Amino acid sequence: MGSVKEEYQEFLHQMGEEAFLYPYRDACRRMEQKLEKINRDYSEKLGRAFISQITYRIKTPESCLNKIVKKKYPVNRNTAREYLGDIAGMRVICNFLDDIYKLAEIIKADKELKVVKTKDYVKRPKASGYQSLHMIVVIPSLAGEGRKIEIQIRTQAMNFWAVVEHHFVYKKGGYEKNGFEKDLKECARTIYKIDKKMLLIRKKMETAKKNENF
Ligand code: 0O2
Repeated sequence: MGSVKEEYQEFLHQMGEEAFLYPYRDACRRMEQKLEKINRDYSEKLGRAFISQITYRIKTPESCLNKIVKKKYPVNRNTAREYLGDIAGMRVICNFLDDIYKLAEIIKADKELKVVKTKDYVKRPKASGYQSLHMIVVIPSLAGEGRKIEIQIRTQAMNFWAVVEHHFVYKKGGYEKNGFEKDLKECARTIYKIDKKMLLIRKKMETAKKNENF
């Protein structure tokens, strides 16, 4: 039997193979096209930008290994495929809080997609303060495995917090988080208040415009 180091090396090698990664990239491209179309349709319907940014990434083999070891799963490609929902990860940034849920409903209602899991860290933020709506989605029409995509949907303000916090502390190699948790949480709470206020302003403006047109 090989050593743990060899097992990890083999895993890293397999996870980087194009044949393994291709279906994930393909699924992301398809999903991106779908989201772009949703954005065009809804931006026109609403008369304002619905989605402000769509990005995707394929998780690095090292990051997959860290997660699989941390979760104590057997280190192999099949468990990665089965248990890691975010090998393919998309991030969709909206301007307003209600657009997060509007988009989630559109995705749920889409007959070409199957939502297998939803985690609402907007209603229930993580202990760190992290806010985002996560949906694990598959595209059943795509052949082969590796069709699972984690879609993170959040506002620009939530994204600002997540990107900065990720850079600061979330991953190893960042600064020491100790002592700053409270401050970061407070910032997350302030961001939620700002998101709510911006939504309220938009709604008031929409009402004012409607009344003008009468
Ligand atoms: P990276 O570098 O983004 O790939 P599970 O428990 O298995 O259902 P999972 O995937 O372990 O789900 O956890 P979860 O809570 O859904 O988080 C997945 C991703 O959300 C993370 O991926 C981060 O991108 C983001 N995230 C979660 N918590 C935080 C946080 O406290 N701060 C920030 N900035 N981002 C967070 P990875 O793989 O951990 O990282």
